[in-house]
Amino acid sequence: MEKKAASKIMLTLILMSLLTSTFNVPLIESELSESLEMEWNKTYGGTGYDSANSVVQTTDGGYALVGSTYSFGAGEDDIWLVKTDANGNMQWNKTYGGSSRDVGSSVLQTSDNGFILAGSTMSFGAWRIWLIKTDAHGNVQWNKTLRRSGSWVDLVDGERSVIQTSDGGYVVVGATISYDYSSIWLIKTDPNGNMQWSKTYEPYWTAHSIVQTIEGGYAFAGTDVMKGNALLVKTDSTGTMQWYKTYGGGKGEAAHSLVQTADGGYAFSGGTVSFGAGQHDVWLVKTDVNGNMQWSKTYGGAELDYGESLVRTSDGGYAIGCRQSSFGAGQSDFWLVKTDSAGSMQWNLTFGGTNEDYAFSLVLTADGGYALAGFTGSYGVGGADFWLIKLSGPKVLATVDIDPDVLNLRSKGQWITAYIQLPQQYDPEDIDATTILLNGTISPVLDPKCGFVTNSSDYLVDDNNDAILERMVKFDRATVESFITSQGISYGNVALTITGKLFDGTPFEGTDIISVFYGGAGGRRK
Ligand SMILES: [Ca+2]
Ligand SMILES: [Ca+2]
Ligand SMILES: [Ca+2]
Ligand SMILES: [Ca+2]
Repeated sequence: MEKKAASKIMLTLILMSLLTSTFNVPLIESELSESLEMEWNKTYGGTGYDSANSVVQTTDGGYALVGSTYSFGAGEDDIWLVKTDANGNMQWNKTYGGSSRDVGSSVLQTSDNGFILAGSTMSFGAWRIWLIKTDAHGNVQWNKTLRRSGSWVDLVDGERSVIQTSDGGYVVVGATISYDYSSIWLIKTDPNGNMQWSKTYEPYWTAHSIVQTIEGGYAFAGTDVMKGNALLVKTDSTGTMQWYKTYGGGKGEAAHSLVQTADGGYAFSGGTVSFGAGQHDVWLVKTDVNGNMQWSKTYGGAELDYGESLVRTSDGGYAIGCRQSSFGAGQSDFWLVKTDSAGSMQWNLTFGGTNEDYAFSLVLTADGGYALAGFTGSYGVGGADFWLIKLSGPKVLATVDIDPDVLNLRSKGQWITAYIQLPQQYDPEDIDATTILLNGTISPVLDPKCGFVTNSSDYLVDDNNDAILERMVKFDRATVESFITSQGISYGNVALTITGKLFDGTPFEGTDIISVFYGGAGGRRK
């Protein structure tokens, strides 16, 4: 806990007691017609404390993660940048830092395929904001420590503390602290990191997430610490405040992650104490273009639940990368919450082991899935490691009926037939037959005369003569049988899974169980 707090610099005065719970709840609450799967997960780190604070998907389909490492580097913690391929295999990593503490908060891939890192460093005196520009291999091209004149401490705290602006420069949002209070510090640099202007705002405000708005200004979200409320600030393109709004019941609301929505409004995720099911709950707030709250939702249970990272999804909804202690495997766990466009939860997924697992950063992936990063104390080498989880995009759950139900491996029929039925909102004619596989290996026979049904008049009918909307595909029986026997199976129940894609790219999957046996004289070839 001490190292967590040390690594993740907390500006807010909110006390977050980390009680643990061990409720056993279902890990997946999903729409019946869709499911998500963890494709892979990877840990990165040494025996020290290593925590990823920010992840992006790179243009090559891989990932870049930044955080802090106590395992490697020049002393205390260092900023650690890890680059992986599309399957999470580390390609290279770099540390940045001096003999004292250095923490990486935010990473972005820049328009030249390099990276911009925003972090905080104490290696050059007091805490200062540290902006590092690297090439595509993590080699430093320039770096700037940013200090406001007269300040005691300047730092950033948020996975989206830096953005590249349309002019090629950067805007960083952080905090500047002098005397007894902190305020938000907004800094604009040119493409080489030279400060062009900076602004401070009201005392006791913090900000963790910034966006460049549609009309070229900026919006950032955080906390009004004195009021105990979440905060949203809108500025023009020169950082001059146009308006601000606060949200909450005053017991400890905070905005941690901000997006602009398609209607020009805003949505932020964070935590609330005033509302919800107990302690902190995850909080999602939607506002109009002027910051007026349109709705808010809480998610969570009796323990500490917190919304760290918000993204808009292609269906107009939202996904929130959270950490939660109310459900799951023990202490804190990764929690991914998906909502519709009105904030109603559609599904949620929990990941983690018996120790602390904190998700800090969520991104949508190019394949329609998700990547969620943070640290795990449950897995890895030790002392907490970077943890990256890749989830596939939504998958349509199909009903598959495979014929025959009982398969005599000595019989000589010609076909195994699969009837694929999609959920009601999908049309079976959307199935792309060329992508279908049985158990990931066997392709269907695509001759329309004996395989794929192409005409709706060929659809089967049920007892009431209603058309059953199905696609029928046929597989060569000998191929399927040799696959089954190659698994060492000659008797018993076998699961056969049909996978494929719709023409829009959405994958579908369905499984049927058939019985196989080996005996008798066998049937005749049909
Ligand atoms: Ca260091
Ligand atoms: Ca809670
Ligand atoms: Ca856990
Ligand atoms: Ca470690």
